Amino acid sequence: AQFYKEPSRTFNEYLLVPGLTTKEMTVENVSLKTPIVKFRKGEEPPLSANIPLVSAVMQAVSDDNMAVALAKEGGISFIYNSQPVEEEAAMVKRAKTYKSGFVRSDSNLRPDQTMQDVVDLKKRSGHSTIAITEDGTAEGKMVGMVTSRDYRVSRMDPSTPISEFMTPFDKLITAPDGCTLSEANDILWDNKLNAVPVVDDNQRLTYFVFRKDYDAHKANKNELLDAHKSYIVGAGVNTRDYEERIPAVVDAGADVLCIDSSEGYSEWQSECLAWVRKKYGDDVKIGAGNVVDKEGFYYLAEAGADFVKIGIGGGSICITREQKGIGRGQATAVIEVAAARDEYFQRTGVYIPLCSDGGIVYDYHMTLALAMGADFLMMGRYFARFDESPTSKLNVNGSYVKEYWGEGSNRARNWQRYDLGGDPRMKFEEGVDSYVPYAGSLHDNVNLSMTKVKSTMCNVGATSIRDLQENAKITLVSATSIVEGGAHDVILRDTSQGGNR
Ligand code: MZP
Repeated sequence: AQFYKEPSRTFNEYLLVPGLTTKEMTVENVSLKTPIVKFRKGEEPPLSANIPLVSAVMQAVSDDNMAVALAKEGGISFIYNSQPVEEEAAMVKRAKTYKSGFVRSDSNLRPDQTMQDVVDLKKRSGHSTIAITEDGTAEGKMVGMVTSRDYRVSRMDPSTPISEFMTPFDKLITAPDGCTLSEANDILWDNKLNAVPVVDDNQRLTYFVFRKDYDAHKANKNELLDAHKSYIVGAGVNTRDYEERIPAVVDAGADVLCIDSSEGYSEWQSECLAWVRKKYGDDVKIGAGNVVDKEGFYYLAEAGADFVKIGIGGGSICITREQKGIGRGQATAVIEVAAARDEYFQRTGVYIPLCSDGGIVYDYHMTLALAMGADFLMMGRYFARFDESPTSKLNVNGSYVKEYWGEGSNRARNWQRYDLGGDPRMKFEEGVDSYVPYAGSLHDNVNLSMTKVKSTMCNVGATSIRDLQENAKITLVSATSIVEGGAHDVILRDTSQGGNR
């Protein structure tokens, strides 16, 4: 056996040492734009992202709703492939064809449908308010409404006057029955509302006009109503059914694909990449992984990967290291693979972006991973905590949580991701089913994290990710200095009751 001289390490064991911060180095002057797929020296990458974050190829993380929310912030979601081909393709298509602006509800329910139908419809349509009409069509007589406030679904009694649907914080602004859609839209815009009830003479609800895009009022109205911008959307694929899945997600509009596997240094991945090149040439962009050393990187680079993903066993829900004893500390893996990528670039003139996947816990881990050579970061736990993730928000012991389960858990049953043949009855779990603390909206959290990354980059003296990779100074920290890094030798006041003012 070959023995490594050094232990493999995690992000927690490193810190960045500040460099000179010039007066121009302000958060506003830092760019987080980053390449996603390979490019030749001196050329522009065919696909970049404005922030270095992508969401994990997981049932509990990346559906079309997440894809739209993250794309709005400048990142990319890879829609999960542990679902039937046509369902994944439909998610890609919905995310690609999503348009900001106003819509009149065309997703109505009949009165005999169940709450589960409502929940499914909300998920499929992305609508926050759903009308129940006599015949289930938008034209049918309205007999009820289900709305979600804070994503909790509650059924409203249609005979209740509209004023009672509102909380004390809502202004009651209605549109008169018989008004046109564009008149209702104007009322929405002018009052910065998410939804406007259209009411009859008795102030009873006729229908709702609502907005899909909660951020729309921050944009210019006319720009949004003329605009047909489609967002960048990624799709996960596997090395089993790719001949069927890849054409379906490509036809649905996916901009970039990612072979999703727990361990990617394999002939299966090489075959899948060769198939893509034969069928599509360089038109279809596809990343591969995961690997944790230079040999894995070179293998996938030579096989034609557009980016290479790093990480085995470091994911928050992952028990692969316990079950099989394979993996490597994520920081060490990124550092070694990045050195191989740089060497490959020097030698061939082809830059292959690296994605560090899993194990990011604190925002500063993001900066460290980038400084160590990653071009972008894939995260599951981070995104699972937000309103936009596909899972339920629950109240557990008085705290709000969201569900989050691994692709290798019995719940996800994504056995293709781990499949190495053998008796199908002998499947074993490599992931857990868990909760993560609910954290609110993606927009607020991503903006805060990116501000922290940018301000750390200013401390380090870097205004771009490339600068950071080339100039960061990174130090290992001893176990005792990790203790020094948290609050220590003080008695913390209890601020849970809002006392520490
Ligand atoms: P994290 O951001 O939650 O720490 O890690 C997310 C990553 O864990 C995913 O992108 C994927 O590579 C990996 N993952 C997903 N499911 C499992 C599992 O069930 C897993 N073991 O390891």
